[in-house]
Amino acid sequence: MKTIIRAVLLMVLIGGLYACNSEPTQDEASIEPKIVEVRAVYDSENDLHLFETETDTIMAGWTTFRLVNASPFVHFIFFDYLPGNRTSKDLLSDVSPVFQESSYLIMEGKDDEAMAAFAKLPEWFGELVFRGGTGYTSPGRSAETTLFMAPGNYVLECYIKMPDGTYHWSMGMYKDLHVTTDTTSAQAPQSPDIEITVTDAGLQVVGKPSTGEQLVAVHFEQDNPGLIGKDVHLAKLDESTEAIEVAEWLDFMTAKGLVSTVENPGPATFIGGTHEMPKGNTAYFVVNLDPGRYVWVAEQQIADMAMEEFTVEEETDSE
Ligand SMILES: [Cu+2]
Repeated sequence: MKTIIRAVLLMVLIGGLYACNSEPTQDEASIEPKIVEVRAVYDSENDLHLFETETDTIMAGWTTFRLVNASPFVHFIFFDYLPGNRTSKDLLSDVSPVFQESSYLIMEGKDDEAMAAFAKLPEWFGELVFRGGTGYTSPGRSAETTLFMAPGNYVLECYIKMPDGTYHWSMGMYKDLHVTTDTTSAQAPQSPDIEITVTDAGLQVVGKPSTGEQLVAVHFEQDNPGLIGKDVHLAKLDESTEAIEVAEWLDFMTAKGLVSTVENPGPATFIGGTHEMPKGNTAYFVVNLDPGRYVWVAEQQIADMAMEEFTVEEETDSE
């Protein structure tokens, strides 16, 4: 009798193990993060910048966001995690106008007043969390960034500016995204080619970028991020552009910062990256590199700028 019970228990146990094992591992597709595609477009008739996507709800877990920039301006996706059951309505009524007012003051050269305007942010802004996003992406290019999405409400926004200081979100470029408590079995991307650790001191880059596809992992370890924490973007420099010009353009507290026009979309070709996340998080992005000059650069006020220039050499045949 004992033997029979033991045999039955064993079968139950094996059955349980088998069920556990077979679920995520046998289906390779289930460990790959799902891709959410977002198109950035410009509606010239109505002068609107827009995000187009089929997706307004996803499961929690590792997710890849592909930004397809089908517009003549630079764009990115920035994720705001909203506390409570808030949505873009709350963000646009309580938070965004403060940033817009500050931007217009910067355009008038009133830098102190622009900084002082942030005192008008609502109390709940303290609970809003910046949770990464697809990096700066030049016109006609696509960029992919993989993030762990915790359950809750998010807003995707782009805060590139028009020459008068008007932000893109103010011209329509934002979307709500709800992340359910159900979690996918997707795993984080494996074996990054480059690892960048972000601290108060700057960007520590490990690994030498080479031609072709490179997986970049960004570990956020900054203790004192301030209003905008350091993040990592990759720009390709042409012969006449210095890396410092890119860092200067990435300072949103200046009149020239983040301004993108059809004639002059940006100071360099932006090919991908990730926006900031709280300490302890890792974001991943993929870039495809040709030989040339590049810079890893943070979107940051110029006093706290962080960047590292590098060159990708022509691949030479070693034989
Ligand atoms: Cu934009």
